[in-house]
Amino acid sequence: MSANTERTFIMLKPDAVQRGIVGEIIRRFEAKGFKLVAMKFMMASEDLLKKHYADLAARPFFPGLIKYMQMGPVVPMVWEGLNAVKTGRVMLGETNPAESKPGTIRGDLCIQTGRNIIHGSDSVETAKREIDLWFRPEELVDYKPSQYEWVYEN
Ligand code: DAT
Ligand code: MG
Repeated sequence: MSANTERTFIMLKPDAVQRGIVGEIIRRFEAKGFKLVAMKFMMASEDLLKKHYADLAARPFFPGLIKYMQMGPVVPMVWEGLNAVKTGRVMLGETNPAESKPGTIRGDLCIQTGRNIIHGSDSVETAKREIDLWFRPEELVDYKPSQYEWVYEN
């Protein structure tokens, strides 16, 4: 394990589920070589979402964001790997899909900020907070992927 092996919290938003692109998005994290550590399929409560997005509570779009996130089921996940937080954000693209490059998840698969299909932690500290918020410790699964030595040189 490298010093920069870290975990990121990724959540597929209700539009990803409703549009049938959950598999396409998960495929990208799998194909990259990241390790799936935890995953759920659930309706998120208003209370949980308000905690998750607490830093945005004062923003004008906050009520709409909380409503959107309760429009259907979400898929919270934990992915692990070398620089998983930073690389995960690169894979997501920008907050606004219109500013996201082709090849990124938001650049390829969505159009508007208010329907940007996926969440990803923006720092290692945020990832820790978000993982604690969405998962109990026993829900994080410990195993060694069989492809490990083919993804990492050391
Ligand atoms: P990100 O999801 O890229 O980390 P963020 O943490 O700044 O972006 O905001 C969380 C979500 O809130 C974002 O995915 C979509 C929504 N949002 C952010 N800025 C917005 C804006 N200016 N108008 C509408 N929704 C916005
Ligand atoms: Mg964010």
